[in-house]
Amino acid sequence: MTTSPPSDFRSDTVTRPTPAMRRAMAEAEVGDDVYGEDPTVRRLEERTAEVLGLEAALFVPTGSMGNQISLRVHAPAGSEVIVEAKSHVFHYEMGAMAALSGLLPRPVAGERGRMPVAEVEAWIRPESTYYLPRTALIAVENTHNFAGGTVLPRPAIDETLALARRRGLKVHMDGARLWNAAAALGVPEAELARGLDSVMVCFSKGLRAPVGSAVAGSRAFVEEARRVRKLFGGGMRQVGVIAAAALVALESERSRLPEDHARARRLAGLLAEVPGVSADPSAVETNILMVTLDEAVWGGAAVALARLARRGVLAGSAGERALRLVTHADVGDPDVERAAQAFRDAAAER
Ligand code: TLP
Repeated sequence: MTTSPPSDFRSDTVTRPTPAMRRAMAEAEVGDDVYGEDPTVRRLEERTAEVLGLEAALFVPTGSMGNQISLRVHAPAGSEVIVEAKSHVFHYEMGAMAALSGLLPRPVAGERGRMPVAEVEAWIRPESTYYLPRTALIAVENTHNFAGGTVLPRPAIDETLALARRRGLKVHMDGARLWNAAAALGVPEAELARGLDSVMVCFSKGLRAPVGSAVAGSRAFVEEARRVRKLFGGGMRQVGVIAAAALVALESERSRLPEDHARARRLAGLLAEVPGVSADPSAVETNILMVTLDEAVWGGAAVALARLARRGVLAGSAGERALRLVTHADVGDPDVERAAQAFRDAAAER
């Protein structure tokens, strides 16, 4: 049993705001953002659009709302959205696309989060058959969370875009961790956002802001997204107090992400040596690490999580026999060591 605070690898969403963020929040200039009068929100939206190389952006409370607003704008009720089978928008948003917008998800299994274009094409409904639903949109995720933080590089985005244009479809990118993808590839975020109909980004994950995401795209998209944000109850008032932290996150935290990536890879290397654990450092592209467990040693994910928690290490479940560990600013090298030791000790427990 440990009494020190746990080393928390459950998610990068657990990061706490920095002192600079708290200062910016206290001092933020604000106005009523539903009237478009919050200067801090406007600055964040302009700066986000600029970083993504898109025309405009809209601040939204959460990544889930950002995704759902985008889907609603692009796809009429009754139409199909092609999604990766393990994507957040399909799996972890409470069936919102069906519940809120009457959309039908068409899941396609990806390879490390990447949907084969031929497979996507095979699921686009033919226009000529009047009794089939219409396909409206392809949604991609970059980085792909539950494929293990995998990056969708520019050539793969181009292939998907080319197919979408040929077939008259829109493409939305869930870029909750687009910052990590850009850092891993060593390219500006705009390089990965170019040409997409909408991109959602989160300030509240590896960038450490307490709250907030944005959707970006053309001016016409953002105008429509603003209406849908209100429809979904996401019109906020003096929200510059939150946008101020997101601005600090956007300017100051992106350059730090390679450290998180290096730690995730190092942790994978250490865990690969632990009995009953399969981990592959060469598969770690960003800050997310998936490990699979041998049932004979570990008795499943729930047992493993409990054994680790008793040793002060928190991880997340990624299935019956798989765990997800996420590195972020609030776990350093000593936490990586501690996690490795906790796994070694927990593996020996019967
Ligand atoms: N992801 C969370 C959980 O919901 C799983 C996490 O701990 O990783 N897109 C992607 C790719 C995400 O990973 C998440 C959050 C979201 C969207 C939703 O963002 P929020 O939580 O702000 O609604």
